[in-house]
Amino acid sequence: MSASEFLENLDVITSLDVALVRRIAHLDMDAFYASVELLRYPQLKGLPVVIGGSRRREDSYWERLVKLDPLKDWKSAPLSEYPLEVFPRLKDYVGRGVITTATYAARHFGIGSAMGLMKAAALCPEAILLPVDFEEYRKYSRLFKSIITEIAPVMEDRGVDEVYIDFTQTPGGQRQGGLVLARLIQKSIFQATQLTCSIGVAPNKLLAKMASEFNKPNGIAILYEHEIAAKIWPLPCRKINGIGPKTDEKLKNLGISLIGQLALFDPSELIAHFGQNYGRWLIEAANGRDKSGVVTHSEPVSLSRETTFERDLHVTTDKERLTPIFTKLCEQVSNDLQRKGYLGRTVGIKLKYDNFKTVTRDQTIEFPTNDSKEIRKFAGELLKRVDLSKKIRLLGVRMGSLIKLEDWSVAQLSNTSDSEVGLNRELF
Ligand code: TTP
Ligand code: MG
Ligand code: MG
Repeated sequence: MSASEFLENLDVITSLDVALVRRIAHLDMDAFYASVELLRYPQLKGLPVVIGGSRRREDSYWERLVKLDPLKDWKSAPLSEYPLEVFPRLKDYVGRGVITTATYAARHFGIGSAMGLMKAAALCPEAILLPVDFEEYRKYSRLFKSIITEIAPVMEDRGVDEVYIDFTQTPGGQRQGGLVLARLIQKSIFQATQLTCSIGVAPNKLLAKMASEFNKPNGIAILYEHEIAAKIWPLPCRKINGIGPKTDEKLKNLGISLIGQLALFDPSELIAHFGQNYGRWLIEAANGRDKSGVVTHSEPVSLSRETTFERDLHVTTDKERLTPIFTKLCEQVSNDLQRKGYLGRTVGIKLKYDNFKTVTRDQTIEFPTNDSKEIRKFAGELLKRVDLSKKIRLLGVRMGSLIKLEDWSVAQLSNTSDSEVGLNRELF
């Protein structure tokens, strides 16, 4: 920009600088899977409920319903009329399933995500256990996100129940640090779905993510830069998105357990322990600095499916059970790829042995594919490269190095002579 252009634009530049402070929101739905289930079973509101175990089967309740009242036409009765007695209790669960999430009433008993169902049963035997229904959660996931983008279009999808939203230039986004817009979004989501969420608004994504937990559930927290020392530094390092259990352990060995301790630690010593990149990132993060932008469009890096068996299986003695499971995983990955419009170029497998040790193998193939038979063939080859003498508890199939189907078609078309174009059109 020339000096004259600069002077001409000075008004705009200074007013932008003064008025537009970077404000980023992180929004996360409250007890998401459980809250969606409570929409169909409102009679369970306020009770300890956990979601996990098997997939949803509507007929699983009928037998008990009929026993309870044989004259009632249960098949046409609304789900909200199902009496509490028909719902399975945690104490009756036998198996190795884990909890995806629990209602806040269940969390009071110390129950939470990723805990084994039988372990949770010991903490709250009377808690109600509902099966997972991913289709339904995805439906509500799409719905709440569409409500957000109608109000604030710069949104980054971060998974089934959370998003980042750039408030900076969105109307209302600067008022009271973002409180006004956060309230509007929270209210609009509730009106449309009856679901509650929690929102944190802060100078960047890293801080917003932490702030969204401050007043959970159904809360809003507004965080300003000058509050970092008072509100962020007293928190444990694990609260930083990007510090996992291993790093936390290493930090503890250095005598660092709180974010403030990390922020004030000797940077050169941190870099010596964690390397240039991660060491510097730790210092930046602890000081609440994060320049990463809100990415409105993202592509998946990989798609995978995995399953944990009811009991550990052995490749030779349980071949008849394992083979169809393996084939089905390949078909599911293939379906996922086709539904989302991708081809994958890296085929991978994952095995977890009965001693919980996990191994993965992958290979890059010449032509990207989403065909279940091809995936099965390459995944089968990979199986030969792992130790199959031990029993396994989990099997997974993954496709990586994804490319959009249309990008591949275009690349193919531009690489081929005219005579071959017809063939490619037919293929894609
Ligand atoms: P979270 O947002 O982590 O948890 P939540 O929405 O259930 O509860 P909170 O109010 O604390 O945000 O995860 C969103 C959903 O993802 C959750 O409802 C179920 C699923 N999930 C799992 O399946 N396994 C897990 O280990 C976790 C953490 C979540
Ligand atoms: Mg959540
Ligand atoms: Mg979440």
